Amino acid sequence: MYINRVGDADNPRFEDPSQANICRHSVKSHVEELAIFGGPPVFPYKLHVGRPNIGERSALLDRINDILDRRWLTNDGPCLQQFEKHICELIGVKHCVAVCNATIGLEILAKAIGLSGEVIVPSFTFAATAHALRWVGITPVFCDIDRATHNIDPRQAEEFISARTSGIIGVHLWGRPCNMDALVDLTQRHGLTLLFDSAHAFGCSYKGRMIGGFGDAEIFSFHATKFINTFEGGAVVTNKDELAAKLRLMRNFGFVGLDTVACLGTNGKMNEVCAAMGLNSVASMDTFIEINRRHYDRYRRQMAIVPGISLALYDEGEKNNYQYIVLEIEEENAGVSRDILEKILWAENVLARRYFHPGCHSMEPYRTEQPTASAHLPNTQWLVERIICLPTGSAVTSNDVASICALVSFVIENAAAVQERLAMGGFPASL
Ligand code: T4K
Repeated sequence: MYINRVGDADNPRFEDPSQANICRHSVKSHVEELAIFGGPPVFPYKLHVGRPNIGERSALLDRINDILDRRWLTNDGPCLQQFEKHICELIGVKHCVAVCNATIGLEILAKAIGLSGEVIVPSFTFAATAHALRWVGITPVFCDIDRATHNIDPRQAEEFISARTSGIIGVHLWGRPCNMDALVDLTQRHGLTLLFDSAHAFGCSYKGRMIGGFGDAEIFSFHATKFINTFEGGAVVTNKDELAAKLRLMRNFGFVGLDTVACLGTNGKMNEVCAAMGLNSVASMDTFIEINRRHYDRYRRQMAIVPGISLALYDEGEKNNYQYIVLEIEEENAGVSRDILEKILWAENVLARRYFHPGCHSMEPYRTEQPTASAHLPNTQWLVERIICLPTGSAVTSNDVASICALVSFVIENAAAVQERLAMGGFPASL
């Protein structure tokens, strides 16, 4: 049973949690019924990974009306100031400099903090982490990850430090924190800058402290697909006064006052409508976490008994936003590869994503510029072949999640028959 516009109000198929087990999508009883072999898809609508949370629609529209009435649309407006203040309070950090997206934020930060030469980053991340550096003339040096945490391996990072290294950027992948103690120790011993790409980690904590206040600075993304969104947007957060002042200048062409430009700058500003969306998102933050948490618990329960599948777990001792449902598929035990499972899911309208395949080192320009990088990235190579992200968030219901789980279980239980059928006919050309 679906009820329109209740609670978080952004999902036309929003469910009443008390009804969560009543409406079930049909799942398959025979492999021939799989959509990939011509059967009807489990879902008549597409289930995306990263469908945006909207929050209270009427409150957002009120805020936008106020913006229009004020005729102050961008350039450090009142919504932006309120949003930045709110983030500082939520995170417990001194400065928040909101920007038009996290990629530009990272570029501005790299310039403002004086990164140069080489910066060590994980390859297992979204292209933006590496691209932002390369865009400002810095060479990203790709480091392997820890297979269990999916985060940068501080031991290998140390091996890659050279005379040209100016810093390390850790990425809190899926919102799960890096080994910050080890990275702080390492960068302090070598006199390096330590930054975090915290695009996934708004609302998460490390050892009880909110992510955002670690290293020299951290970056959040508030892209539409993120748990808190501003349509497009991001923020650099730091406890360093001088750095924050420089970031503010650089975000606005270097302007001090009306016609004095104090330094090189760009246009990295967040506009008022985006900031209004940010305020709206943050107001519904607890609801979004509750929904993500409910879906995560269900995935966890239902996937626990499926051979060859393991769900990336969140540390229950920390604050998490539960925004990413990440499965690791071991073909030897599951009987099907990640890529076959992905194609089967897509045919059923579950648009699962292979984040972050194939790893930055295998993307241009890095693939050409650093052709031997894969040799020292065995864990990255291993994971990029096995990871798949599934839909969650306020645009999917508990019943959707139950049906996705039932579908994955069905495919794995019938892996031999699926393989046999695939060997007979192959994939339809459209997949
Ligand atoms: N660092 C890390 C670790 C990141 O993950 C990211 C961004 C960044 C830095 C850079 O942050 P920003 O500069 O973007 O602030 C998506 C997002 O575009 C990207 O922001 C995000 N990471 C990444 C993990 O996911 P794609 O290439 O998968 O985008 P796309 O357009 O395929 O969207 C994903 C799904 O979301 C689609 O299936 C459709 C759905 N969707 C998307 C949008 C934009 C909607 O339903 N509605 C929408 O409005 O990268």
